[in-house]
This record gives sequence, structure tokens and C-alpha cells, in this order.
Amino acid sequence: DTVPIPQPPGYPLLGNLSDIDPELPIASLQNLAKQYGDIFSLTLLGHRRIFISSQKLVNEACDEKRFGKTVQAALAELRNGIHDGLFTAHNEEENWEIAHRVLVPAFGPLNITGMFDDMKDIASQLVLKWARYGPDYAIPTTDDFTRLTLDTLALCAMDYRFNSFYTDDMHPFISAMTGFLREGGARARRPGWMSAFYRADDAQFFKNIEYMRNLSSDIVNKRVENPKETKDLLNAMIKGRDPKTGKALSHDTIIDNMITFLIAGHETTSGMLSFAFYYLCKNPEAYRKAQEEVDRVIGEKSIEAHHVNELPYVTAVLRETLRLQPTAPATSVACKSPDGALLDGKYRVEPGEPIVSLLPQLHRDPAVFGQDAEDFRPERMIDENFNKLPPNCWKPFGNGSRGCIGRPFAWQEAMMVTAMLLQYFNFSLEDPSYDLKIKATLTIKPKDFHMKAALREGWT
Ligand code: MNH
Repeated sequence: DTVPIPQPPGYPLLGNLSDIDPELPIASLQNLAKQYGDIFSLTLLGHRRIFISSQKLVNEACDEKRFGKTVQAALAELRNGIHDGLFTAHNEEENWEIAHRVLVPAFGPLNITGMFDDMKDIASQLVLKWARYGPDYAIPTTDDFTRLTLDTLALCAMDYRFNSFYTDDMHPFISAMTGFLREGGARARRPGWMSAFYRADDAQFFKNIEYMRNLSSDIVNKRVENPKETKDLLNAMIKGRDPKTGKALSHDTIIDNMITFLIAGHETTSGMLSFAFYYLCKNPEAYRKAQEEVDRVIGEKSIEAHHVNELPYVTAVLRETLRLQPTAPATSVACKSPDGALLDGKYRVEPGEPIVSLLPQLHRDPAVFGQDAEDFRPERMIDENFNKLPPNCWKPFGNGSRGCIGRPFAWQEAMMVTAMLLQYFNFSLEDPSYDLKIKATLTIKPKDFHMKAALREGWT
């Protein structure tokens, strides 16, 4: 027997549009989950969407034999600029398979370790900036971490320097990309008939795409004409051949994926670092343990790649940060069978209907994380506890074959930066009464979060 999926009452034409705060959609959805339970549906722009948020249901939706990624809403709009690049490709698209097989080794441990020195180069620029500005400077935490993650990606992906720490204005590529992402989200929220009123925004959207693609195209051409022996992702894409078909990536596919890495990799990683430092500042005991570990393992030496694997408590801090604040807060799948599916044996889902996993709610499932699920407690993420968690209860990097290919990249970068910062500075909240506020675009990050950084003794 089937049971109807709970749905809040809506309005004709508008459906449930008014249930969603356009400034913070994820918070609205979390509130609906608290009210309606671990499965509910909404009608948005004429289509039904299903939202799930318990380990039990998400675990079922992670079965790749029955369900697969669907490219919806803002992600679908981004296809105007990055087409069938890895992140925005539909499951059946051949270019996804080819690029996936070519790029998996490039994101493997060996290659990522090879990028350590470039990552450290950019991280050192951040350390220098904060050291020079001094202990009273109100650090614009998220902006500076975004400078860091963008510059790191550009350097490691294509040996290009944005030099964000040396200029007041962001590089024009960055404003084009930010505009592209912002407008992609806005387009996804307005009904098609409204587009007539948005001609100027449309024009800007496509101008931004053109700018990003032209700059990327120049970089690719320059590399093809002047080959260079580096281990960056661009070389992997130019030289790589698909082991199965022998095919190379086309010029356009290389551009799609180069822009994809910058988009998929910068805000997610910068948000993770920002939230991690927020939680450390708010939880002195966790802060003390993390810093003690860094002092014991690295001391006053200069950090090296192997250190990243020798810091279990810092690892747990980042895992716990992504549990409470998964910076890519939702992923969506649809069922593969043309007959539809029954979720939990009773909720009927039609073919193609998006089933969205609400990660911040999943990560607070009381059946898995208990009554203190809201608390920041890295201890629960230490390997011996982490490995005992039930399957698919912690999904900040997505699922299966469509999970994050950049995970080892992001992890090495964030571990290294966190360790270095704890090594050099003592941090505190700029405003001790600050409580977390969240800003949402495609990703989430802290809003108006400032901290102070005092150089530790020995470095001055
Ligand atoms: Mn990443 C896919 C989260 C860092 C490149 N990433 C995903 C997905 C999540 C995700 C979730 C699955 C999306 C979906 O199901 O629709 N990614 C993160 C987080 C971080 C992150 C939380 C950092 C923290 N990602 C990075 C970095 C890069 C990157 C860094 C690149 C260098 N991510 C990708 C790409 C995909 C992806 C590419 C798409 C993979 C695929 O579908 O083949």
C-alpha cells in the first residue's frame, strides 16, 4: 500500500514557491523537514520535488542501481556555460564518462601530493597577509579564504596566477564567474514567462560566459603551443587519453572542465575553512586539542605533505565541520526505472522526479548522531567512531560515481591550511558575541564572520 508524501498546502500557479525564502532556500527546506518529517514534497514552477533527510531514506537513494544524479535548477542553468562538464553532465552523456576516466588518475593521491608545494605557496601568502595586518585587524574570513582557494585552484589546475592577495580588486575572471553563478541561481528561481523582463541580466550572463571561455581558451592554446612539464590538471586533460575508447578531450571539453574545477572547488573549500575556524573559535576545548596536535606533530618545522596524514584530530575537526555545515548542502537524484519507485516501500515516486537529499538535516539525524547532534564534537569523527557510523549518513562529498572528484584535492588543501594557521596564529572572534549566520548561493558560508589573528610566540 502506498502512503501519500506529506506536502504543505500551496497556491494555484505559485505552488509552494512562497514556502521558500529566496535568500536562504536551504534554511526554509530544513524548517519544512522539521515540520513535515524526513520526507515531504513541494510543487515548484509546476513540478513536484521530493525532499528527504534521514539516513534511512538517503541510504536508499544512494543505491546507484535504482537512482542516479539529476541535473536540476541552478545546476541546469550552469549548463549554458559549462555544458556537459563533469559536474553538470547528465548521467548518460558520453563526455562525462570519458572525462571521468581521464581525470580520475589526475585527482589521485600521487598527483595531489605533487601539488603540495603549489598549495603551500598560496597558503604562505595568506599567512603573510594576516601576519602583516597585525592582531587588531578584523579579518574578512570568508573573503580571504576565497582568495586562497581560487588562487590555489588556478595555480594547480592550469598554472595560472590570479594574485588575489596582491590586488584590491578581484581578477576579472573571478567577477565573471561570480556573476555567472549568481545569475544561474536567479534564472532557476524565476518562471520562464518572466524572462522578458530580464533582458539585461541575460545579456550579462552570456557576456560573463564568453569572458570566462575566452580567457580559458587562451590558456589552453598557449599550453598546447608551449608544452610545459608540470603535473597540473590542464596537462592531464591535454595529454590524457581515455583508456577505454582511446579518445582525447576536445578543446571545448577541456574549457568546460577547467571552469568546472574553479566553480566546484572554490566556494565549497573556502566555506569549509571558514566554518571550521568559526567552530574552533567557539569551542576552546576542540581548539586546544587541534593546536596541541599540530604542535606535537609539526612543531616549528615547515609543514610537509606527509604531515597531512598524521593529524587525526584536525581531520576530525574538518569532518565535523562538514557534518554541521555541508558547504554543498543538497544533491539530487531521480529513479532510473521507467515504472517509478517506492521509497521505504510505501512512498510513490514518478520517473524523473527529483529526490533531493537535504544534507544539513541528514547530518543531524537523531537516530544516527543522537540528542547532541547540534553540538560541534570532533570526537565523534575520530576514525574509530567515524568508521562505525551507518552507511550514507555523512555525504558532504555526494555519492558514488557522481561524488566529488576533487575530494583529495580539497582535503589536502584544507588540512594543510588549517594546520599552518594553527601553527602560526592564535585566533579569536573579532566580536565575541558573534553567532553563526549563514549566507547561501550554490553553497553556504558564514555571513559577516570576522576573526583576529595574533602571531604566536616564536614567530615574531
Ligand atoms: Mn566537489 C561534485 C562537494 C571540492 C570538483 N562536490 C561534488 C558533489 C558534492 C561536492 C556534494 C556532488 C554534487 C552532486 O551530486 O550534484 N566538493 C564538495 C565539497 C568540497 C568540494 C564539500 C570541498 C570541501 N570539488 C571540490 C574541488 C574540486 C571539485 C576542490 C575540483 C578541484 N566536485 C568537483 C567535480 C564534481 C564535484 C568536478 C562533479 C563530479 C562528477 O559528477 O563527475
